[in-house]
Amino acid sequence: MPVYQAPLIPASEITPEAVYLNRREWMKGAALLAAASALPTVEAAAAPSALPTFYKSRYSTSEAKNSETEITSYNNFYEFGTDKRDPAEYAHTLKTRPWVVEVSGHVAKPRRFDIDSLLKLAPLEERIYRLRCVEGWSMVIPWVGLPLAALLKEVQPTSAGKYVEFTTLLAPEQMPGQRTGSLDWPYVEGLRIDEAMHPLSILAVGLYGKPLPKQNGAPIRLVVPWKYGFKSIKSIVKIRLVDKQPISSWMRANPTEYGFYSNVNPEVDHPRWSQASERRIGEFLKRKTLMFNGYADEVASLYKGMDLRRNF
Ligand SMILES: Nc1nc2c(c(=O)[nH]1)N[C@H]1C(S)=C(S)[C@@H](COP(=O)(O)O)O[C@H]1N2
Ligand SMILES: [Mo]
Repeated sequence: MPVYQAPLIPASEITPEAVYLNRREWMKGAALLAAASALPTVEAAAAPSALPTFYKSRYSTSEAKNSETEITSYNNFYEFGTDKRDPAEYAHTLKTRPWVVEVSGHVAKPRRFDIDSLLKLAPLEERIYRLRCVEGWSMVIPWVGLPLAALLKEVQPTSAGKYVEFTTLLAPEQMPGQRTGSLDWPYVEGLRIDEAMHPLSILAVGLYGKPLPKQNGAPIRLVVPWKYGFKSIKSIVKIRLVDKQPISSWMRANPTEYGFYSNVNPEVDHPRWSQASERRIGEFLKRKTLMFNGYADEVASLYKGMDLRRNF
């Protein structure tokens, strides 16, 4: 496999974010907390500023990528606020080292992975994937990650492990959104075991050739390209193999609007809007949304015989 040369980012793409003036009440609290945490503390290990060597994957789309600025400044990460600009502005308070991912439940070999050893479980790959948000926008993102299957094989799921439940860090002192009731915290997502083992499902640890920015879910997040973006849970600390279908945060918040599967499907509308088209960030005209976000050849067989209107 050829060694991939990380692209140089033009200076025009790394101009600092504008300072936004639409601060909310809770940010006053965050400012106080930030002032308090400016007191001297024990120095934690810093996150590495570069990724280990990675390879180009054959699973990448050849579509034009969104810019690094677009990908890192228009985000959903409710732990840092509900506005698309909030995560870029506020996620700097997240501490990504030390970081441990605990893998437990119905597995033969439960384990706690330190993030830096987890990176060595399998060769890292660049995967250029479309991400389609349930709200109707999409992007093309050059992730760097490893197959989720590589981690699952390491812990050996037993036959009772029919689903995989993922949990985000719970740390209200670092995550101002967790001091609000915008969702039930911590954020939880789930996959069926065959979806989790599918080669397209990855744990992303980087994008644009660099470690994952905090607003994109550092240090490790899920990416499942044929499902709506909210399934791609960020800043994961727990992965549990379970025998029952997990209840995700969005199902809990609104079970009539969000189902467990949440496969991208232009034929099944959200109760409040159509899912037939999407706006690629940076484009003016809308595009038609593709079945399974364009990954039908790879994943349609997982749902053979299922009624996708009922299993939305
Ligand atoms: N923990 C957590 N993970 C999350 C979210 C969130 O609010 N909290 N938002 C989801 C949604 S709705 C989308 S569209 C994607 C966005 O990922 P991106 O910001 O890297 O594009 O993250 C998903 N993962
Ligand atoms: Mo989303």
